[in-house]
Amino acid sequence: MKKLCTAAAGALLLLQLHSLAQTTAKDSITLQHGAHRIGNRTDAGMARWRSLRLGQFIHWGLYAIPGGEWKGKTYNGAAEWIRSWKEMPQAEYDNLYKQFNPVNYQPEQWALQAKNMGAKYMIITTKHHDGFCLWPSKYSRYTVASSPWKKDIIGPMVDAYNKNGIDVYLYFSIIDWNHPDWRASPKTPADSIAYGRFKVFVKNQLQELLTKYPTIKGFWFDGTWDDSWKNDGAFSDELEQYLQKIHPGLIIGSRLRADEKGARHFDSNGRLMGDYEQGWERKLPEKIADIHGNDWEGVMTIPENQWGYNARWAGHIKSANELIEMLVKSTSLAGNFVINFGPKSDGTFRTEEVQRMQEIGQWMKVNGAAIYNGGYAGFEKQDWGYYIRKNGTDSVFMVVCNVPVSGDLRVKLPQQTTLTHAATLENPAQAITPEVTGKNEYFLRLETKNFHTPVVILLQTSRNTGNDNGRFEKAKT
Ligand code: FHN
Repeated sequence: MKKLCTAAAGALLLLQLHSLAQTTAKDSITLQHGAHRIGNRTDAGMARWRSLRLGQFIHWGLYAIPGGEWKGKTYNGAAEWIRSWKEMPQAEYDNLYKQFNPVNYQPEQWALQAKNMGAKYMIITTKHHDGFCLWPSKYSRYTVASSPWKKDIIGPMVDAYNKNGIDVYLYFSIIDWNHPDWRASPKTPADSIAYGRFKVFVKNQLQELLTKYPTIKGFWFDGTWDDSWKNDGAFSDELEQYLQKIHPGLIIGSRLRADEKGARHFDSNGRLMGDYEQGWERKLPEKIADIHGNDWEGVMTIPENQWGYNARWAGHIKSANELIEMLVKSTSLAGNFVINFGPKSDGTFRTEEVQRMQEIGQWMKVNGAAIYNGGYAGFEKQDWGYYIRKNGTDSVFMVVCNVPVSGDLRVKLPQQTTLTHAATLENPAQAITPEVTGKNEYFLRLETKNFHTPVVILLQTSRNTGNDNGRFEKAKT
């Protein structure tokens, strides 16, 4: 019972942060289509999402065919945006579906490698901004069914990942460059009528996806920043309610909706819309205050900004250790971390991606206990890395990413807490003897400094009276 006190303190801090964010929000604006809930969802589906922590994002579509190049020229933007490049004739892009034939696509193998990486959920692009559908939608002819491959891509993928214990989320772009009725910004009454038809099409496709793939856990919306979408908050609000009604528990992040004033993610009173904050793309929060107590997820590319397959990765390519550190940081700040992969058009993955999946998987095999169901610890952060608390327990992990030259890792526990045991996850049988350096303060010394991946130390603590008989009296100055 006593042991749970520090866990409770951490949870209380999060709650306080949440209520602080909510009470400081200006509630002066009356909104019909603002946030409909204060605080995080508390149901089992959302608790599960919160426990998964590591996800795999897959961007796969026609853009994998040019792979960032067209007629010998290299596009410097994100490969999946190549259709918008002036060097790429749109008609030629729109005909790429005639070449889509991923003969080496093996969903079981995809799922297995994601599982071995330690991913507990995945997000797949059913349709990116180009409008090409990876499922045979009855509402469009621009789908896999018209390609030489002919078969559904999504169904076998959902089955394979689910079979391997991985939850599936469907990415769906509202921007649809191929659809004749899509508009970024309707200018004329005719545009508005066309966009009205487009909204019906969107709703139909989403309903179709839910019917065809009923085991999915949520939608991951994108391409919702245009005027056409954000100026119709009523529609996105109704759509979210409709989807969650026909598929109870469905998880939808903050990208889908806008309020009636066009505010996105957070409504005009500063309250989060949707089930979690979805704006963390290629960046992560720095500190717990940045998340305002909300559930959140960060999505990350391995190179700078390439989601779909790009034959030439340029610039800085993140190593497995960098990605692991980002995962750890996200977990320590109570968020999920999703790493993106862009398979080639034949259905295989590039070597760099396979290597990273394997290296992360090796680390997760030993240290995954610190990640799954991990959250904010409430301990004072130190320069060596991050603390993670196993949610609802008294177990706190230190994930050591940088060892100081002294070799001593400072641990500062909350008041009236004593360190009773410390050992690495790699070698749990060998206890690390702490040196007491102050009231609730210790140095831990790792036996070897020659490690090549972050080391995780599990701390066990107990409560004390706080009376040290003057041993750590403060200086009187
Ligand atoms: O434009 C897209 C981009 O191509 C990619 O899909 C990312 C993934 O988060 N979302 C958009 C930009 O926010």
